[in-house]
Amino acid sequence: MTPGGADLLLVIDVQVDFLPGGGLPVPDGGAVIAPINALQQRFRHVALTQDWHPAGHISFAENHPGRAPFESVVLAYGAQVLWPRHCVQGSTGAGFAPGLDTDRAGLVIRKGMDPRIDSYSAFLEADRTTRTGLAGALTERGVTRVVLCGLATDFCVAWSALDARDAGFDVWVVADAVRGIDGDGSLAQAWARMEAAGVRRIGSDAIA
Ligand code: VGL
Ligand code: ZN
Repeated sequence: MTPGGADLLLVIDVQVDFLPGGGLPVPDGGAVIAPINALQQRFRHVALTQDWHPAGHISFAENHPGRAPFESVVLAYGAQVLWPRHCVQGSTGAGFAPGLDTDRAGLVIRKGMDPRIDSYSAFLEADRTTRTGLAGALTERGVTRVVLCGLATDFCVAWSALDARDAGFDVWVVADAVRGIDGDGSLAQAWARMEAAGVRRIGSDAIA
């Protein structure tokens, strides 16, 4: 693949809290930074996302008395995994990972800001109704192909990839520039769902 004017690199949630030592660490999460920086040089359009929760966010286990992180509950919009506190608006943990190149991005999109609704996806919140505006912004820029990388493969990357497909984009995931949380087989399941939806898998060495 040789990226051109219709191609966007979408960098999902490469934030301090998702790195080892952070609030919700993704195993080996820091390994995505070098390939993502290299990839950014090859794309004219780059967008970054930030998980950006208020402290009282509904996805935090601490806001559900008697519940522990990684348990699942049923909320108004369906099943929700409860997470340790992470990516609180304005906190150090919500910042971009040190070492991530943030200078090339033309668009930074924040998500998960509604205290009552989670948003793994960069396009559509977990109520499956509230739009972030990203699809429209990409269409206005002439983007037709979305190439995803970042954290975590089985949550925010997968949901964003599936919603990008639903929004009509051609979608690729860069296998060596993502890492997963992988609880209960969620990583294999996410890849299967993405493949079934027509999301394609590519290595960063095949993008030049
Ligand atoms: C994420 C769980 C909770 C992610 C965000 O970026 O994949 N996962 N919030
Ligand atoms: Zn989150």
